[in-house]
Amino acid sequence: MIIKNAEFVKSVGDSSQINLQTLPEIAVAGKSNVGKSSFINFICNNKRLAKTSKEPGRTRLLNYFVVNKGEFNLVDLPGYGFAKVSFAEKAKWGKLIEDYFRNSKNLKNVFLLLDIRHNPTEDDMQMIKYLYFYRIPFTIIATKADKLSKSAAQRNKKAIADYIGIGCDDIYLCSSSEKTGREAVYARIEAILQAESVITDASDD
Ligand SMILES: Nc1nc2c(ncn2[C@@H]2O[C@H](COP(=O)(O)OP(=O)(O)OP(=O)(O)O)[C@@H](O)[C@H]2O)c(=O)[nH]1
Ligand SMILES: [Mg+2]
Repeated sequence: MIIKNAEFVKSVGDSSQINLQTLPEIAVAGKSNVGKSSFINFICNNKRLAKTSKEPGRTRLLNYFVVNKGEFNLVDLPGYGFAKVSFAEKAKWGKLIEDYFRNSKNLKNVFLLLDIRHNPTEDDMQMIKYLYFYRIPFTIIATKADKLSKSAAQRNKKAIADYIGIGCDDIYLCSSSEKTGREAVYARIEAILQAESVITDASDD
């Protein structure tokens, strides 16, 4: 699987719109400013696809992108854990994200982005527990690898894996700005989409 083409479909701020999507979906989640929108642009090879910002809290809606003219959708989620917004606004985003997880019937996998420089935050761990609880498959992507030396990045990857209680090989190390780690992500997407078609075939007969 290679992403050759990606286009913006729509922004959704109203939960009733979540169910209307028909393609398989991969959602990109993570705390505010971790680099979700940059990651989408990186894997889609299009700097202008998702809006990025130095200021946390840029993405406030669910943004849907269609990949390869209909192979699957990527969904850019609003970030969590952003301290500077009001309680009411936080609650609104939280509800939108939760409604998304509970109602998007085509969600195949959540790419959970973590900053390679830090251990997961309390919010990250809450998100991971939530995904386990609702049995939503997810993939940990450690991003901003360019901010560390190769050896420090490997060390932190191991520390993050231990912290979460997963294998080191289950973490995908990326840098959106240096454009590293994309091939492994493509392979992961391919496996996610293929696993899906195997299950569909089995239930057909
Ligand atoms: N050095 C480096 N900077 C990055 C990388 N990915 C993102 N950034 C920077 O991190 C900042 C936030 O990036 P965004 O992609 O807007 O983050 P986001 O997670 O979508 O943020 P919200 O929409 O606010 O939740 C921007 O200044 C990016 O340029 C990376 O791999 N390396
Ligand atoms: Mg964003």
